[in-house]
Amino acid sequence: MSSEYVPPKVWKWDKANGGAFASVNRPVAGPTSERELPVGKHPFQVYSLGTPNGQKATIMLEELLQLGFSEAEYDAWLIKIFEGDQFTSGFVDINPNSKIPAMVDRSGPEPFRVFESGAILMHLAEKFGVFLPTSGPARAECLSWLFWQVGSAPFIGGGFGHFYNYAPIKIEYAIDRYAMETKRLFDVANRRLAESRYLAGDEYTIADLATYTWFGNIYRGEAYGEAATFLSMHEYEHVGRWVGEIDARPGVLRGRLVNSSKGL
Ligand code: GDS
Repeated sequence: MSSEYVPPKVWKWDKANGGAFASVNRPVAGPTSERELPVGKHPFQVYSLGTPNGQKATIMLEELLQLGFSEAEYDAWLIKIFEGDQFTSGFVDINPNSKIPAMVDRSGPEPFRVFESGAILMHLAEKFGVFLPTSGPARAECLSWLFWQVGSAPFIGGGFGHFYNYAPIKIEYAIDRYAMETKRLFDVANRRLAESRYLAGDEYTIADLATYTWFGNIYRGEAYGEAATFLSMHEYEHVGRWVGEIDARPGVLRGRLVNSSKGL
């Protein structure tokens, strides 16, 4: 294995070298243009795109509507991340990190923002009292798996997905490193789902919802080109059983279609 690249003393931003996301990535935060976000008439305003992280918000709201919570009505606004909508002033106001999904809760007297998909799921689960046990070991188990998912997604998306599918050059070391970690994460889930119907126990929770949008897309072969074959998805039998079960939930079916996009 060899590399001709010797890092300079101080890194400088080379705009021409951004690969598939050259138009999106910058080494600084903050807005690049002034534009307010649209606001609809429902209690929740969701600013998102149908990627794995974006789907978490719309699936959760559709699950709530499916349970009969009419107070969970929402407006879904498309944020085109390849066109830089996440860097408009209105979006940065609700998510200083410029990533979808972000949401504004307008159900009370004062609207407020919620960003980070895990925070959105927790906020809605607590507000409606579903999909998150309220105390004790069951709650701890659910939050453990939820944070496991949010913490591991960068290795799958930014690591494996990027270097296997999007990087302008195929780097064996990077692909090996992140394929290994992605397979390890699938094995973590597979072992857990061999002993438990859902990640946090017998009940479906926001931990399943969050993990499903990533693992389901990859398992079904809908993300990162030939990744399902490359990563031998057939080895994860229990993940497959769980993906199939969650695929069939009506709220999940609808939530996946909102602002749909290719799994990124
Ligand atoms: N932790 C956040 C959450 O859970 O809400 C992550 C949110 C997130 O990743 N949102 C993506 C986004 O808005 C769309 S989901 N990107 C706009 C941008 O980057 O400007 N995420 C890893 C993770 O979840 O931690 C990814 O890999 C996403 N990929 C999956 S699509 C990125 C890159 O170069 O990799 N800048 C673009 C691709 C990307 O965002």
